[in-house]
Amino acid sequence: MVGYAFMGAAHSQAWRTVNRVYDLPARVRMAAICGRDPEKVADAADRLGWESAMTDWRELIARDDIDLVDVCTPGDSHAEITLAALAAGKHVLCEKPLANTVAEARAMTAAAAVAQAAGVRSMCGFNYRRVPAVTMMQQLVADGRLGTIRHVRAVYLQDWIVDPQFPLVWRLQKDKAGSGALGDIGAHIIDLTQFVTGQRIAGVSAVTETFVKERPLTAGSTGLAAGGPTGDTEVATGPVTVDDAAVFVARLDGGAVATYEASRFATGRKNALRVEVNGSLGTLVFDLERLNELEYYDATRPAAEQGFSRILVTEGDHPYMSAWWPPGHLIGYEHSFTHQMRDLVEAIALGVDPAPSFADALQVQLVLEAVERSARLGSSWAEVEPALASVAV
Ligand code: SOE
Repeated sequence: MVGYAFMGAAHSQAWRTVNRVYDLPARVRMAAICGRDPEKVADAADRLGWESAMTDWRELIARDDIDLVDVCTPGDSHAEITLAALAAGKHVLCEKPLANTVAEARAMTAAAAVAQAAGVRSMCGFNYRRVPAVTMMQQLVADGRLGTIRHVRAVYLQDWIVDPQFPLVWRLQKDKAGSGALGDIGAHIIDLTQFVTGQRIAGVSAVTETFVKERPLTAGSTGLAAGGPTGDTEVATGPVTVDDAAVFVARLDGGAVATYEASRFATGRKNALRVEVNGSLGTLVFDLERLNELEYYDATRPAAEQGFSRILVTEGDHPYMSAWWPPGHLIGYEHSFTHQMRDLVEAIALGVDPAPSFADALQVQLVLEAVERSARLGSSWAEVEPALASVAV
């Protein structure tokens, strides 16, 4: 694994757990974790359960005993590390969004296609696909239970930078993060809705906003939980170069119309992801704050019996649930990562391609780019090309 902050910890937890919960055709060995600071990475190795700590990812990739590289760094190093790992014949799990630009995502997708021919697998870490209720939602839509999809309504809301004194961490710098709320959390609802509906976002009209344009500089920039501003009196500031919020309408290629909202300024909303899909035969609703549940309105039932029902997605025959606890014993955020590792390990062992692929993630990246393009041009309509048409292998 390269990187050991929030996502590194979440992934480590999943790597530690996956073989204890699922009966898999391969066993995971947590060989090495890599980060720039020798003391911090040694501490992370100890805390998170890795056998060794390294400070140079190139040396990590060169190791013969490493088969898979999990990229959990900020977006500005995803492409370089991933391309090197694939070239060295290592399977890759890369955190979302896949890259900081469409050009990088295209190069990574092309490299993944070349590597795939040699049996090397790659996957992008859109973990919310693996929440059992979301997977079940996708299955119900694929089974035609909603009929023709008319509407998709998706929000992902956080509030961790509402305070203008919150420092200028890497997630607020375009050269490091690629974009702001759009790429960090908007990417999740773009992927999730394309996954659930099986439809691709074909075009968008968007607004983006940066509410607080200057923020205090920090000594270290460590993502969500940064240290306080440097100095006591005159605090140096720097420009915020990403969006704080992105809102857009979209057309999906199967005929649905959709609305999306991603914000880090939704006061009181800590990590509120909600997706509603309305079809000609019913509606499905997923709300991350109640992630064990799926709301279902079945319009094919007799009129007198129609109404929203709450399905508790904890039965043994619900997706991923057979290995966990008896029905009604709930799971949480971290389990989505364990499910992700389960699917990846299984795919590698069976010699098949895991999903979401880099091509799926490139499709998300193309939407991110279209949203930024539209917002730049006063919300004018921006078409989104199909990912595979844009990759030269
Ligand atoms: C920060 O906004 C963040 O950690 C995202 O980067 C994750 O992808 C999301 O799952 C939770 O919030």
